[in-house]
Amino acid sequence: MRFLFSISFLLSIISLSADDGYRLWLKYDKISNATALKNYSKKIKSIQITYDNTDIIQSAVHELQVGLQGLLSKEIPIASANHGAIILEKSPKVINNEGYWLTFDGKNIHIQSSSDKGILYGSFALLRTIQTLQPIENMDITDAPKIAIRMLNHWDNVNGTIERGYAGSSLWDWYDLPDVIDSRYIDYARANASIGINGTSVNNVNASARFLSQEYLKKVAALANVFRKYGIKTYLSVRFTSPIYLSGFKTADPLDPEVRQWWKNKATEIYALIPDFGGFVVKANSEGEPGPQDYHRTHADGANMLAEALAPYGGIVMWRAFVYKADLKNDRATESYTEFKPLDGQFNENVLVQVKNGPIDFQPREPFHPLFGAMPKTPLMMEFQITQEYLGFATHWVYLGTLFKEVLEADTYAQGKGSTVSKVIDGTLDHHQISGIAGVANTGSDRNWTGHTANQANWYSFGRLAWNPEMSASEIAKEWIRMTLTNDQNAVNKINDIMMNSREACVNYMTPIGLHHIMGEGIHFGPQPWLEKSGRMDWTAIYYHRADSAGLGFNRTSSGTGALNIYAPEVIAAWNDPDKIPLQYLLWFHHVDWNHRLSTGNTLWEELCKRYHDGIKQVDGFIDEWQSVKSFIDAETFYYIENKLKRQRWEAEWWKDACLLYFQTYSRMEIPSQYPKTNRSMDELKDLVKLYQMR
Ligand code: GCW
Repeated sequence: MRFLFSISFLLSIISLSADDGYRLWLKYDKISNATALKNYSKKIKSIQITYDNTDIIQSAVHELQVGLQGLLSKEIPIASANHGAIILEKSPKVINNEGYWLTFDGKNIHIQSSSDKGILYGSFALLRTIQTLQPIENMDITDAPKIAIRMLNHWDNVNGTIERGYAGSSLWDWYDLPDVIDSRYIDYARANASIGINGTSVNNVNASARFLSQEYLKKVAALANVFRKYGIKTYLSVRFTSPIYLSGFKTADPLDPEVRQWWKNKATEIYALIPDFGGFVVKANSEGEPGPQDYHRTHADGANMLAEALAPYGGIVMWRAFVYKADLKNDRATESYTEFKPLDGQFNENVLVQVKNGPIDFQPREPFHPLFGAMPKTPLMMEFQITQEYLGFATHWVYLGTLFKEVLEADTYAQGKGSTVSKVIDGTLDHHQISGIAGVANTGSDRNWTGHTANQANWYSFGRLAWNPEMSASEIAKEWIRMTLTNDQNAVNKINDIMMNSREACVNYMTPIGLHHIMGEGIHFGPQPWLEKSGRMDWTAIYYHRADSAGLGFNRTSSGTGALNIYAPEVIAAWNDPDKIPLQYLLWFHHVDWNHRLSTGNTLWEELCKRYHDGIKQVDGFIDEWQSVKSFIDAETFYYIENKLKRQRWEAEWWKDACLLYFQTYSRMEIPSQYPKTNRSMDELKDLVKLYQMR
C-alpha cells in the first residue's frame, strides 16, 4: 500500500481519456514542448539517495519517479551516476528545518536539506519547476516556510457530511477506518505536501465527542499513519464537554482537578496511538458549543487546561476566537475583540488563538480582524475559509488568492507603519516562537476534489501563501494554471486575468462597497437582503445593511456603534471619514445618504447600481475569455468550467436583481436607464430563496 499511488491516479496518468480533475495540479503529463523536453531529459537520468532512507524520503523519491516518468516519458531509476542524477542529500545550509536548497551544478541536480521533510518539499519544488517549464541551468533556490504550522481545517462530521462543504461528502470513511485505507488518503497527502501544508485537523469544529473515544482514535491514527509519510501532522477538533459525554462526568469545569486529569489521561492515550499528534482545535462558547464560560471560567482557563495536558508531548491548542455572546448587546463586529483582548498574556505557551480573517464571518470582503495586532503577548493564527460558504459555493469561479493577500497585507499599525497582518501571524512582529495559519478546506469526495476544477486553485494558493505570505496572488495563480490547465503563455495570461478579477466580480454582484451579510438565511446561498427576523438580530440582513429612506450602511464610527475605534489610530484616521475611506469598506463603517456623491463622481445609489451591473459584465467577460482559450484546454475541463460559468452568470443576475430591487424600496430612485430592465418581481425573488431554504 505504502508506495502505491492510487489506482485512479495511475490510470488517469496513462489513460488518454479526458481529464476529470482528479490529478489536481500534480498532472505530470508529458511535456509537449519538444525543446524543453529534450533539455530536461538530458539533465535528468537517475535519482541518487545519500540521505537516510526514511518514509518521507521514500515518498519524495516515489513522487520524483512518478512525476518525471510522466513529464519526461521515461523511467528514472535509482542509481548512482556522476552525471544526470538528482541527488537527495543532507545539508546544513538551510534557513530552517523544513527548508531546502535546490541547485544544478552543471552535471547533477542537488536537493539538500537538514530534514527529510525539506527534501520532500525540495522534490516537489523541482517537479513544479519542470511542470511550469522554468529553466534549471542556473537553478539555485533556497526556500523555507515563513509560518510554522500550515494546516487545513476540515469541518467534516462523523456521518460523512461536511459543514459548509460543496464538493460531496467527507473524504474520511469513518465506518471503514481503521482497516480500509482508501488510496485517496495518499493522494490527499501528496497534494498537501506539494504545497507545503504540514497539518490537518480532520473533523468539524462543531465537534463530536466521539472522536476522543478509543474506537475513533484508532481510526484517526490510521489516517495519521498515511499523512505522516508526507510530513503532515494530524490534529483533532475537540468538544469541550467530552469528559461528560465519554466518561459520565457531571462537569467539564476546567478548574476541576478530575476534569484536568481526564484530559491528561486522554492526551497520554492519544500519543500512545499517534506519537506525532499535533494537538487540538477548539470552538468553545460559540454558536451553542459548550465551553469554559458555562462554568464561569475564561477562554484562557479552558485553553490552558488542554494545553497543560498536551504540553508533555509537544502538542498545541488552537483556540478559536470566533465567539459572540448569546445576548447581543454590542456590535457583533466587536464581540471577539471584547472577549479576547483582555486575555492577552494569560494563555500558556503552547496555545495559539485562531482568528478569522475578518470580524464577522468570511464575507466576500471584510476589513481585517481587529484582534490582529491587538494581542502582542499571544501568538495569533489566521483562519481563512477556502470553502466558499459566502462566495458562491462550488459554483462560482472565485480565486481567493487575492482575498488572502489583501488580508495578509493589511496594515494593523500595531507597532507603526508596516505592522502587517502577515507579520502578526508569522510571529515576527511580536517575536513569537510558534506561528500558524489554517484554511477551512474545500475538499470532498467529488472526483475533482473541490467541486469546481478552477477552485482547486484556492487550496493551492492557500498552501503557497501559508508557506510564503510574500508571494503574489498572480504569481501563484500562474503556477497553478501552468500545472493544471496549460503552459501556453497567452492562455496563461488570459486565465490569470479571469482569476485575478474573479473575487472583485463576486464582491460586485453580491456585496459591493462594504455591504455584508445579506445572503440567504441558514443556507448562506443566494441573496436575502430583506431578512429582518431570525434567531438573533445579528443573523438578519437588516442588522448589517441598515437601509432606510436616508441611505445605506452600518455606522460603526463614534456616532454609531463605535466599532471602528478598536483599530489603531492610523486605521481609524484612514477609515473614519466617509469621503476618504476606500470605497470597498464604505458601507461597512458608514451610513451614507443615497444622494451622497462618492469619489467616483457617482451618488451612492448610482454607484451601487453600477457595481451590481459591473459584476455581471465581469462574468460575461470571463465567459468570453474562457472561450478564447478553448483550444489550449482539455475538452472535459473546458466544458465543465464553461457550464459552471453559465450558472455563475445566472446567480450573479439573481443577486443583482434581488439587491437592487430591494434597496430601491428605500432609495426610491430609478435604476439608471443605461442598464437593462429586469422583468422579475420582488415576490418572485423572495420565493426563489425560500425554495432553496424549504425542507
Ligand atoms: O460561518 C459560520 C458557519 C458555521 C461555522 C461557524 C464557525 C463550523 O456558518 O457553519 O461552524 O461559522 O466558524 O464556527
